[in-house]
Amino acid sequence: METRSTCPYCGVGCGVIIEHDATQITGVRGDPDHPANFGRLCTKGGTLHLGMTPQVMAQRLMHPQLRSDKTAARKRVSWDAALDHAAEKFARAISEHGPDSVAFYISGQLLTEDYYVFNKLAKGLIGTNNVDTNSRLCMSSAVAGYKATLGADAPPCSYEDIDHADCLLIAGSNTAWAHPVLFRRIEDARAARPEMKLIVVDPRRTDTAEAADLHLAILPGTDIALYNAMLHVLLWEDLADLDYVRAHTEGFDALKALVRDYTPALAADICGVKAEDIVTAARWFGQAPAALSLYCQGLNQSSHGTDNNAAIIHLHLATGKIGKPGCGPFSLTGQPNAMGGREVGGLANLLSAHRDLANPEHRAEVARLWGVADVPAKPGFTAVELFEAVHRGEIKALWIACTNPAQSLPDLTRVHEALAKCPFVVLQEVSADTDTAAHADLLLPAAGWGEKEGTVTNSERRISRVHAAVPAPGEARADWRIVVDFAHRLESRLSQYGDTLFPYANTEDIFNEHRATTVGRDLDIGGLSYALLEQSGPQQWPLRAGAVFGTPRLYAGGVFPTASGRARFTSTQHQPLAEATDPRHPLHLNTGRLRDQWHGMSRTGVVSRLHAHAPEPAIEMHPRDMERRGIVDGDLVRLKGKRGSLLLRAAASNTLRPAQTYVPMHWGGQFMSGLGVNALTLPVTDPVSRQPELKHAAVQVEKFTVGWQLVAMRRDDEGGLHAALHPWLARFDHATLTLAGRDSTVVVLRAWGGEGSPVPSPDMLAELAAATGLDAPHMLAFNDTRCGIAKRALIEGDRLAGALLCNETRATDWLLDLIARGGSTADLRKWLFAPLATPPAAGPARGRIVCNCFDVSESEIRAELAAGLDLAALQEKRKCGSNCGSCLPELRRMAAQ
Ligand SMILES: Nc1nc2c(c(=O)[nH]1)N[C@H]1C(S)=C(S)[C@@H](COP(=O)(O)OP(=O)(O)OC[C@H]3O[C@@H](n4cnc5c(=O)[nH]c(N)nc54)[C@H](O)[C@@H]3O)O[C@H]1N2
Ligand SMILES: Nc1nc2c(c(=O)[nH]1)N[C@H]1C(S)=C(S)[C@@H](COP(=O)(O)OP(=O)(O)OC[C@H]3O[C@@H](n4cnc5c(=O)[nH]c(N)nc54)[C@H](O)[C@@H]3O)O[C@H]1N2
Ligand code: SF4
Ligand SMILES: [Mo]
Repeated sequence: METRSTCPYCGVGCGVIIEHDATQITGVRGDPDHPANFGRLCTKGGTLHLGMTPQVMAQRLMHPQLRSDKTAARKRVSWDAALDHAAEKFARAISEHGPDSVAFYISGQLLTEDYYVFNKLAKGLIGTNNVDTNSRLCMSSAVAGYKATLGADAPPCSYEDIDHADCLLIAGSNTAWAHPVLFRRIEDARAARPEMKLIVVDPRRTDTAEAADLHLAILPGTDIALYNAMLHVLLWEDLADLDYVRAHTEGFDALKALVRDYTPALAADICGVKAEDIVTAARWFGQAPAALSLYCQGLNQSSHGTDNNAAIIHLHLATGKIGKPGCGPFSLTGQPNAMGGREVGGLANLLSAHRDLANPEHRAEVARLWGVADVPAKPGFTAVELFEAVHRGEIKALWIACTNPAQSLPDLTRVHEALAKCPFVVLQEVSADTDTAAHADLLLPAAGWGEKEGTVTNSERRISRVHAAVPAPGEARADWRIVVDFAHRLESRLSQYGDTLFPYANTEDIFNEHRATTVGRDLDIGGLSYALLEQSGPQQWPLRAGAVFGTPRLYAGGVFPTASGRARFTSTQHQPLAEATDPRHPLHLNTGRLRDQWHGMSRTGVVSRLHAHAPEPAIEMHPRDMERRGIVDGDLVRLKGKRGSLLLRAAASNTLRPAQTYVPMHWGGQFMSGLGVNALTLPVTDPVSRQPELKHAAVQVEKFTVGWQLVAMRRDDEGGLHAALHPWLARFDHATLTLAGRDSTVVVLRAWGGEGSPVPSPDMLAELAAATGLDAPHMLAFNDTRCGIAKRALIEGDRLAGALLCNETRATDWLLDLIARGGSTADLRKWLFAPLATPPAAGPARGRIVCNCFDVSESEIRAELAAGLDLAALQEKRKCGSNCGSCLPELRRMAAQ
């Protein structure tokens, strides 16, 4: 059977066709009719079904679990008991400490309907604006930037504008990895029109930057100086459209005066790039009949993120390159439904349908629509502030849904302290294995992708249906239903409105109410319905009553949703980073994404093949910075900042400037020791958007001297071994717990002890062997207690099923390959029983897998290229990059090298 739905990962919002038998999801493919992807999927979307195998499903959170106090273990309870308990806790906090003593922290990965009821619960029923979301860490600077300049939070462009652009400016976005299907579209557009110019602004030479005609590798945090200087050049060289400026904008004179100082020479100095490259960028942008900019977290996650956004929007306003095909400032949304959350006003300082909390008229409108006396005027706590308030003890009951703040917020030591002392924490999750789950007093099992109904809005304002294909496992329930069930119980306890505010039988009822709130607003969807979405496919807002199709492009007439109808230029001055480097913290820490992992890895991390592109947690460093510190590739290093530290492997990278380092955000406490990279990031936020500066911290890196090393690898056919081994992470100075394999799943525990730390005892090794099922009687085992070497290997049938190595880990790659892919075990005994025998040469280690679809590794590709194959011949032979295309930028880069 087949069910149409939408990919639950990034904001491209690709349509998927789910293949299933009504109980289990068996496959997924791109929906050829969906206008976001026309049938394409990336590595993450294309492996969605592998996150729903029976082995993985067996590990899902199935039942509500409650603990009586912080020291007790959680026990299974019924839904009624769980929700009654929660309602009691919330009602008591509200009556004793007021409505602002409770808070909700939710997610841009919820569906619009889920979001809508959470927002109404907090603002309508309880009367607090303490409802904020992980979008605060993600899109709030984009929201603030659009509102400050264009007057409303609306990306004015469409994906099809990529096809019409003559110049594409990509800033602070690694589109090739974070929005891969959109990048395929960019590649197609450039192939069709080779004269199109691509400029990429990123401190790193990402795969996106590698593809550019001009890469501006600016110093972190210097975007404003760059865009101001580009504007300077546009004015100086008469490339601005002053007629447009006069007719449709205001505030230009002040900005003009401001950018007079931003000469290319000055900006070159601030940004650390060549002045002539700035001039070139400005000319390409200004001379192009159509220029489009795409931007994301490199601009948003900054202590001046709002101004970063405004500075790039200024370029479009000053040249009139907005509201026309191929033109406009296009903020790429991160999460699949951050847009939907913004639409329902699900943030602490927003109201339904792009209304403002500060506006009494708007508050009265919303109160009227909801049938409540009023909605509170006082803004709620934004994400970072909220966890500070939790830390101060002001929040007595905290409800978290669909996000993992114990990993994704900055300054994690404080966040963990806050969560540990919050009197009552509810977590609504699909997975019990997240760093936040450890802090939950009440865990509520939610239905996940493939199991729930509703709608989402992607980056280009396009609303798509999300459909359930299979029932949720165990007692898991759809998020909206959990909220509504809880709301009914709270209504009866607060007894202000009786049982009237949440009368929904299904998500369509909720959608229809949301629709009513939008009528007359900029995002008016008065003409949209589930039926229309079913009939005509996904639609872009606005779609007013009477319209048949949505609106691909906004502001075509040059009229903006501001009081005067004009767009505004704001004052954008270069500002320093919130945390400068200093002699004790001389390196710069940048953070972000990997191609094949999603955030805290609760879903991508269970799919073994999605580990293959970046198999181990690592910090990327410039070779010179490594050399200075006596660090070689693969060494363990200690990364130290002002708030925390972390051990990681060092990886030499030629994509970074000296003094820059990069750590992906994905590895948290489920996959390695420590809290993850956010132990080091700072809680400083933009003054307007309140988005934290997650991309910039000052750090030091030192070599960590390893005393001994241990590796345990075990094929896991039943599932559950990863979770079972989790407690082991805390038992070593440093450890990682990852997956390997392709058609089989191999759990890999690597552990290190520092110099002088005692070598694992025989008892501990025996305990670990038992925990990994490597204690069978027919186990091959070698121990040399004198030099502390232990080797074990388990052969099942004629295949290696697992191995444990202590202090002699040179054979890791060889054995891991045998476990994952099979192969002859003939050499195994000889090697195992000779204490210092070099592992047999099993050919060169395969290394990272570059092409996930066809399982082609970096070393294989390099060998083919070295043998004289060009890219086309390589693809012909190995097929790499010919399916989803996510690895194409990397293949091109390797071929070019
Ligand atoms: N594979 C994958 N894709 C994802 C996600 C995922 O987890 N995994 N998450 C989704 C979500 S929620 C989001 S928000 C998006 C994020 O998508 P992106 O923003 O594209 O991804 P990031 O890697 O966070 O950051 C992008 C780039 O910003 C650069 N950068 C850092 N500092 C600066 C600076 O000062 N100026 C400029 N110009 N650039 C800078 C970094 O070097 C990095 O390459 O990805 C979405 N897509
Ligand atoms: N250092 C650093 N930190 C960052 C960033 C960065 O670039 N650098 N990026 C920031 C950004 S842009 C973002 S968006 C955040 C993301 O940070 P998080 O929101 O913490 O990341 P996820 O791991 O996606 O968390 C979503 C959780 O929801 C669960 N889930 C999935 N589907 C459902 C569902 O249908 N219902 C429910 N109830 N739960 C579900 C998943 O299991 C998962 O644990 O991280 C931010 N943190
Ligand atoms: S680009 Fe990939 S992750 Fe993003 S929506 Fe499409 S398939 Fe999903
Ligand atoms: Mo995000």
